[in-house]
Amino acid sequence: MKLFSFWRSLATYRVRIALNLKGLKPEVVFIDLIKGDQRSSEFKAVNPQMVIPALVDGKGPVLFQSLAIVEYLDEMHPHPPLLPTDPRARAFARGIAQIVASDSHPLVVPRIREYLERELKIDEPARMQWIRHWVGEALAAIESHLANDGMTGRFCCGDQPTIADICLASQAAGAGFFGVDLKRYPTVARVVDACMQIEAFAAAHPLKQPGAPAAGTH
Ligand SMILES: N[C@@H](CCC(=O)N[C@@H](CS)C(=O)NCC(=O)O)C(=O)O
Repeated sequence: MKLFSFWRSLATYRVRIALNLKGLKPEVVFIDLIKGDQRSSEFKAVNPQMVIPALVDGKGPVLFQSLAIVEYLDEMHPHPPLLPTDPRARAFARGIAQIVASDSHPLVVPRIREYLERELKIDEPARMQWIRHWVGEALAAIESHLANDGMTGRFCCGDQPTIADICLASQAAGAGFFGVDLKRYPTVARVVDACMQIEAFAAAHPLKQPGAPAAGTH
């Protein structure tokens, strides 16, 4: 198994957590998003979308999109499960995951930030306002679901970590990078704390990866 990864990538963080929970240790190929390695012809041949993560398992073809990869890993390596068994709980866990991976994170990825800067000439303070707004909107929605829907235990959905926690951990890491305080989202903060007590989550954190700086940055 070969994972294309970069320390800062929040989407790759999701896959790293799943791999750790499953006890899988792929070979890691670093794609430096700051240098623009994702746009090299070599990597474009791996993932035509020019984004990470990408995972090659055996002969391929390449696996792409973090949620699809996490569910693939869960289906290939069912223990511990990353989705609850009850259909409503599965929908809840997937819903939380999608608030992060489908709605919030896409608004703050490097190519979007670069477009805001280079094409639309939006300055750094306005770009940060954009990012913090959309990161905060997702956190507020997730906080409401976790606090009010009756699904949440120690983790987002019950007492075992699921794909929802994997995505929430990545959202929390992004909040840290962009200076969004989790204190305004107390249930989120509590669940993220519980996640970080699990080695699979803590060891996968962006700031624990080779090449990461000592303190958070974007
Ligand atoms: N929806 C994708 C997002 C992939 C993505 O945008 N990855 C970022 C890093 S977290 C990336 O490689 N960005 C490169 C760029 O924007 O140029 C997923 O969840 O896998």
